[in-house]
Amino acid sequence: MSIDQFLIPGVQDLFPSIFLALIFAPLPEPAGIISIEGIVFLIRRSATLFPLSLRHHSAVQTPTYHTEYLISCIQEIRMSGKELYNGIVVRSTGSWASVRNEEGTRISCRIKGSFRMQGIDSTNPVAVGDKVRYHLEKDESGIISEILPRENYIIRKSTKLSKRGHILAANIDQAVLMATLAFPRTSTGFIDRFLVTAEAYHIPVVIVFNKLDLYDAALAERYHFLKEVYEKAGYQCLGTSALKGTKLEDFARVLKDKTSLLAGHSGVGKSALINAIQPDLKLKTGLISAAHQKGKHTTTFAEMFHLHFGGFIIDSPGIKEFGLIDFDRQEVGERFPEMRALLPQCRFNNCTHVHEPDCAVRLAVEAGEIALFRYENYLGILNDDYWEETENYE
Ligand SMILES: Nc1nc2c(ncn2[C@@H]2O[C@H](COP(=O)(O)OP(=O)(O)O)[C@@H](O)[C@H]2O)c(=O)[nH]1
Ligand SMILES: [Mg+2]
Ligand SMILES: [Zn+2]
Repeated sequence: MSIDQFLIPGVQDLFPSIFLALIFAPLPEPAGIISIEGIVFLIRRSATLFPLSLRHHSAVQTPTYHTEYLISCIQEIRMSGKELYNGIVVRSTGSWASVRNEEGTRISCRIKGSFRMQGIDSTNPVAVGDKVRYHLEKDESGIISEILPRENYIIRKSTKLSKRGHILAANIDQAVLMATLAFPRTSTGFIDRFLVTAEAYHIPVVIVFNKLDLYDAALAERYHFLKEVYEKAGYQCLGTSALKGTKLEDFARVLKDKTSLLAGHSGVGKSALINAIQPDLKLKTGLISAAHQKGKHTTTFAEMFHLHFGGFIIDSPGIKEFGLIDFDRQEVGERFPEMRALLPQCRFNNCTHVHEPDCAVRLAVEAGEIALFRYENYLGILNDDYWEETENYE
């Protein structure tokens, strides 16, 4: 068997510098390995190229590419003969993305081909927060040729009926959940659901209670109570007022040098608080009309902003919840840190803390060590209404 037999016809004409590294003679399929521009491909007789390693991507994560597509990609990179730059996607709208380069300049980039490097079936190939490599065209626009592996990402169904997901954001260090006890009041049910999904994504959450200036004595007391409960469960809490400028330094400290996703109901003051710490961003504030909010598909895109003091913040009118994520009902208890901590003391190691005897969680609720509202929200999540409501979201 000669080497040529395994090469795809035409490839050598296109790339005379192809380096044939190895032949796996004993393997019927894949048949060989070649290296093009430092990218190692397996060659299959079925005339598909299989990238063995696209820098950090392992073969396991990488689906098979069609020869034609790969050749066009490689050709593009070769023919452009230009340097590859690193950047972060700060805005992504379909086939265009705004990429922030290392100097802090925004470059308009096209997205070529379909990136399915991590086997995610999503409607958007690149997401805000993606670390990418791109090269520049003559007109100074860029072409993204690579997405670096995501540390994490938040995905939700793109439409109600769709099987495909939409990636909201990638490479997030933390979520900042903005709530308020004034208008529009955030329920603990909403907070706890958010925390549960964030736990599932292993994304730390900081809870910010905004509009402190509007709290009367009763609300202030409620705030202190909630703060104590959530802090005991392990979540950092902060009370702010964008209007009065209360605790702005603490808020900035929370965000410093991190990539934070800003979440919370519309109108709680997300944009106002960001403006308060960095006025030049001039984010639009004010309540979105009820009619607009209920619109079927508001075309609102997440956008990432650089913070002068270090870090990035992702603001989006669309991010209320993380949306769907598949997890078992059995796992819900594990997503409540104060319940997770007590599970070893329950009689059964798969205790759902509902009806089982010798349940340490129920005892803790009775003793007031676990807040009753947290336990009630836990039960609510266990019940069907949570799952249905989540399905209906959007
Ligand atoms: N009284 C008071 N109003 C605030 C505060 N923060 C924001 N607002 C107002 O709440 C409304 C919604 O704020 P906005 O930042 O657009 O909320 P977003 O939808 O979460 O981004 C605006 O009218 C703001 O002026 C605050 O701390 N105190
Ligand atoms: Mg806003
Ligand atoms: Zn239990």
